[in-house]
Amino acid sequence: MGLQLPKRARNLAFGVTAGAAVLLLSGCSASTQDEWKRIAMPEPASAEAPGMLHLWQWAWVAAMVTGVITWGLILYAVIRFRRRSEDEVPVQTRYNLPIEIFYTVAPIMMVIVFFFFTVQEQDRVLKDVKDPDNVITVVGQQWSWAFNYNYDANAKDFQGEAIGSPVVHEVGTPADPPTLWLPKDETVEVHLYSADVIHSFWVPAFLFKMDVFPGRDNHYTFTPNRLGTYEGRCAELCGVYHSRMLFKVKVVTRAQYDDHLATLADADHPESHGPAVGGSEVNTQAGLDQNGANE
Ligand SMILES: [Cu+2]
Repeated sequence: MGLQLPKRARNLAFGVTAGAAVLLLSGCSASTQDEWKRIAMPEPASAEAPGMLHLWQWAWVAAMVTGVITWGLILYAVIRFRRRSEDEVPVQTRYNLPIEIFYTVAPIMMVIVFFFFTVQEQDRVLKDVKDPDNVITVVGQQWSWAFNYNYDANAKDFQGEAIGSPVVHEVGTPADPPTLWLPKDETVEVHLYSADVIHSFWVPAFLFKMDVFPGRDNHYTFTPNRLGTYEGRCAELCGVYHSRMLFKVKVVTRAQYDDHLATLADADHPESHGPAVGGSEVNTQAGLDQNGANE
């Protein structure tokens, strides 16, 4: 005896499904449709981001193709081999060697293909660039960030080194998150440095994040190519106030960038002069005090 839904219930189920599909497809504005195409990724704001976006999109295509084949096979088996009468039990199959070989080999092949394209993209994104236009050390510490311009805190075995001038920095607090300024269309080498525990430097618009380890020089180079202000976050659970480790990234023109660095370097902003790399300066850095209040 098969599953017999009353006709009205079947019509209702079909109507709801069709209605939802129509609403889903027709209710989309152009920007929502773009978001669908990017499969919820933000609009890329760096020269490197589209490559990572494509990896993401094609991984989804592969996953969907696999899903459709799998769902199709399940449905086929459910319908084709269903129990048709009270006294007849469908053929019971315990082993099927060809199918078992197929579902062992197919996933292994898929993992190999995913792995190949991931490594290829990763090598491209992490490639060292000779003579980057800007060098910035980002210091993560509980519970905010410091941005050091023209400074590599990890150079010369963690002694630090000025790379260009002026060496200036800016810091923030969880209540007043800092902003990292970057010039458009110039390569930026970011060095990540932690003064305490593991954090992760994440700007969703660049479709990239990298962990920030104490005592290790993690770095990468990228080229922001769209003017605007973007959200940044810590993406590694680093303690109680992890969710408040926010920052902003402002991509500006070269002239605006020069102006901003000149302002940080002028006599009115002595607190911004030189590097701020945490460590012994941890307690003097803006953040939260031990009671969790903003300093
Ligand atoms: Cu953190």
